[in-house]
Amino acid sequence: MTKTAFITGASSGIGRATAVALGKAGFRLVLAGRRRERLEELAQELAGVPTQLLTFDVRDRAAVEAAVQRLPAEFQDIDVLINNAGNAHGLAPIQEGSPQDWDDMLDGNVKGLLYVSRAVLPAMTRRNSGHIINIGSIAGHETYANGNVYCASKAAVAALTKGMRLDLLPHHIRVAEVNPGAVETEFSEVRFKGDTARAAGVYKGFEPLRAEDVADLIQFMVTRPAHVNIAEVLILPAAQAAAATIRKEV
Ligand code: NDP
Ligand code: 8X3
Repeated sequence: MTKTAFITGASSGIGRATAVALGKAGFRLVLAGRRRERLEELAQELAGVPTQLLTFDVRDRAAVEAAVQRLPAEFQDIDVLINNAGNAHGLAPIQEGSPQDWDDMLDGNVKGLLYVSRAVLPAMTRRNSGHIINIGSIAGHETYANGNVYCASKAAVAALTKGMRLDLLPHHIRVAEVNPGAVETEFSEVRFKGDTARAAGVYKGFEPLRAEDVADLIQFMVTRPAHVNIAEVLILPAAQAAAATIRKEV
């Protein structure tokens, strides 16, 4: 039977690559992001894959709830949720950090993940079945200089993943965390507010992961038999040993 996967942050990077991988693997897709035109372009690339596009900001709880409620009947039984939307905003010592950046990271990476999960979970608990992959980061397990609030937001994702796994156990819902190291996406462009030269510097001098590498892993995880939960994975470029062995800027 065709399964439905709901992917947040599908307009770019890891989320987009995961949509392509799961589309090829035969999933029906709900693709979410703020940039509608990016989602439409992706849907065209996925021609032949049944797809629903949802445009919302994960920080807007009412918009998240309304979008999920409006899903057509054939997309409502969500089997797989990939909580991927998120970003770093800024890289600064705590005493110089921007409170607006802090709000963006905590509201998006933590509360956004909660809002989407809360909206999607009834479709899983009702059926006593489901699989959730939260995209954390190596940064949630190792804090690096100037990463303070981003690292804290991803540490919250790690704690929430464990909490969700406990609470959803009686409903047979698998919950897992994927923790990438350096992946070359739009991540650093967003962190450095559109400064593409500064962003490109992060990936100079070594071979970073590609979004497709993380997508391969996610595809593997969500296609395991129902009794298997690959609960936590750290995926690094071979050139990275720990969070701080990659320069965060040049
Ligand atoms: P990208 O910047 O390429 O993609 C981020 C995605 O998240 C976009 O699709 C963006 O869509 C979406 N997004 C961001 N904020 C919001 C929001 N407020 N509401 C809705 N959607 C939002 O980065 P990555 O693919 O690298 O990042 C994906 C995830 O992977 C993030 O959680 C990131 O923290 C994590 N990660 C990334 C690593 C890396 O090195 N790249 C390493 C470890 C973890 P849109 O702008 O259209 O809304
Ligand atoms: C993204 C990886 O180490 O740049 O989460 O924070 S890192």
